[in-house]
Amino acid sequence: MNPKKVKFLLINPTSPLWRVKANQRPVNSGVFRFSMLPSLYVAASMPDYVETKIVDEDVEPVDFNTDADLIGISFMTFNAPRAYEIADIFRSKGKTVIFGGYHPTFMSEEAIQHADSICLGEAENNVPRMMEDFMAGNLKPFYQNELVDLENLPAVDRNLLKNNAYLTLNAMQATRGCYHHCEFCSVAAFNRYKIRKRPIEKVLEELKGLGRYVLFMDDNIILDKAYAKALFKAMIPYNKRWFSQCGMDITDDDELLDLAARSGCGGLFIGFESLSQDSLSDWKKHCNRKRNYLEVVKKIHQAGIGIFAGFVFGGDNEGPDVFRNTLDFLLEANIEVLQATRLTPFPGTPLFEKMKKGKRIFDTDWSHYDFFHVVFQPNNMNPEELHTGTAWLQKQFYSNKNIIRRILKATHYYKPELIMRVVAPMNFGYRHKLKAYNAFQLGTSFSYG
Ligand code: B12
Repeated sequence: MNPKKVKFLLINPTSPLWRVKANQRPVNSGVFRFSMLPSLYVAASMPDYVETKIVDEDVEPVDFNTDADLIGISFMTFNAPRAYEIADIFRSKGKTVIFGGYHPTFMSEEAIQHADSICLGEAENNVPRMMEDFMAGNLKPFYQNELVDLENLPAVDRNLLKNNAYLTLNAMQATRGCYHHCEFCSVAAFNRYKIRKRPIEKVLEELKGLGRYVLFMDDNIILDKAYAKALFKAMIPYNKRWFSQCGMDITDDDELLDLAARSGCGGLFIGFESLSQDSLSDWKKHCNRKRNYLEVVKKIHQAGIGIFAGFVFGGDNEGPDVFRNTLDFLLEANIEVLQATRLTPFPGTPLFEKMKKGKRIFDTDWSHYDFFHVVFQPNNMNPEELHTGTAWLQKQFYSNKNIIRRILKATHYYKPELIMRVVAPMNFGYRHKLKAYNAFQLGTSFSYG
C-alpha cells in the first residue's frame, strides 16, 4: 500500500495553572520549559508519510477542531487527568487517540479507558508498528516495547517546536536509564534498571549541530565512568557549555570531574535526597550513604561546576526539624539551585507498591502528583507539617536575601557568564513558580510548635 499523508497531532497537556490562553503569553517561566525529547522522538519514529504537529499546552492551546487524522498524547502522572479530558473530547468527535509516556505505561488499564491504543515504554520500535496497524484499521490496545538499541536512534527535528518558547531547544541524550534501585524513581523503573549508551561518534555528530549551551537529558551521565570519560574527552574541542544530571560519585574520580569541567560542564542536577542516613537506606539510595555532602559540594564547586540539588522530604524517621537542618546545609554549602520535593509515590515505582500495601496513600487525584502536594501519610509528621515545612524551606531558600547572598558567594568559583545565564534566572524563575503555587504564603504557616 502507498499510504496517503497522515496528519498526526501530538499533544503535551498541562494543568490549569500553567495552561496558556489563546493569544496570551505562557504563564510558566521559560526557565522550566525544555527538552520535549519525548515528543521529538515520537515524531522522529513516525514513518515518512506522517506529518506531525506538536502542541505544548504550556505554550499554545489545543485546537479541538483540528483536521488531524490521529491524535497522540504524551503525559506523566500530574497531567493524566487533563490528558484523559482531551482524549475524551477527541474520541467523542470520532478521532483515534493514542497515548504514551510514564503514566500510561505504568497505569495502562486505567489509561486505556480513554484511548484507542497505548505505547508501553519507548516509542522508537513501537510507533512504526502502531502506524502500520492504524493504517490497516487494526490498531491494538497495547504495544509493549523492547528496550531500544540507542545505536539506531532516529534524528530528531527541533523545528517542530516553537523556538522562543523554550529555555533552549538544544536538548539531547548520550545515555538512557539507570541501574540503581532508588525506591521513588520512575525513570530507572521505566528503563528496567538498565543503562544504555549511544556510540560516542553519534553523540558528537548531534552535538556538533547544536548551539553552545546544551542540555544532556541523561538520567545519570557518569553511570558508566569509562564511557563518560571517553565522551567528555571527545567533547573538549567542541567548546560547549553543557548541563546534565549525575550521581555525587563524580567526586570519587578526580580525572572524571576534571574532564567534565574541561569539556564545558556548567552545572549538574544531583539527587542529594536527604541528610538522613535512615531515609537514604529506606529509599535504597545507597550510592549517597556515608558521604560528606559538604566535601562533595566543595569539590564540584572547585571544578567550576554549579549544583542543582534535589532534596526529598517525608522519610519515615523525619520530623519537622528536617527543614531547618536541611536549610542550614544548603546555605552553608552554597547550593546554587534547589528542587525541594514532597516524597511522591509515582505509579510504577517500588515506593508506590509499598505505600499502597501499607494503605498510606490517601490522595489519588493524579494532578496532585507534582511534588507540590502531600499524597501519603508520613510517619513522623502530619501531612500538613510536611506540606508547610517544605514550603517554608522553599520560601527561605528563595528569599531575595538568600538569592543575592549565594550569587555573591558564587562569584568566587563560578564564571560570571554562568551566574548571569543560569544561577540568577533559575533562582528568580523558582521564586516566580513557587509564588504561583502559593508556596511562600503556605510557608508562613509552618512552625516547630
Ligand atoms: C525534561 C523533563 C521535564 C520538562 C519537560 C518534559 C517534556 N515534555 O519534555 C519539564 C521541565 C517541563 C518537566 C516538568 C515536570 N516534570 Co519532568 N522530566 C523531565 C525529564 C528529566 C526528562 C524528559 C526527557 O527528555 N526524557 C527523554 C525521553 C526520550 O524519554 P521518555 O520520556 O521516556 O519518552 C519516551 C516514551 O515515554 C514514549 N512516549 C512519550 N510520550 C509519548 C507519546 C506517544 C503518543 C507515544 C506513542 C510514545 C510516547 O516515547 C518516548 C521516546 O522513546 C524526565 C526524566 C526522564 N528521564 O524522562 C522528568 C520526569 C518525566 N518529570 C517528572 C515530573 C514529576 C515532573 C513535574 C510534575 C515535577 C517537577 N519535576 O517539577 C514537572 C511538572 C511540570 C509542571 N508544569 O508543573 C517525572 C515524572 C514521573 C511521573 N510518573 O509522573 C520524571 C520521570 C522525573 C522524575 N522525577 O521521576 N519535566
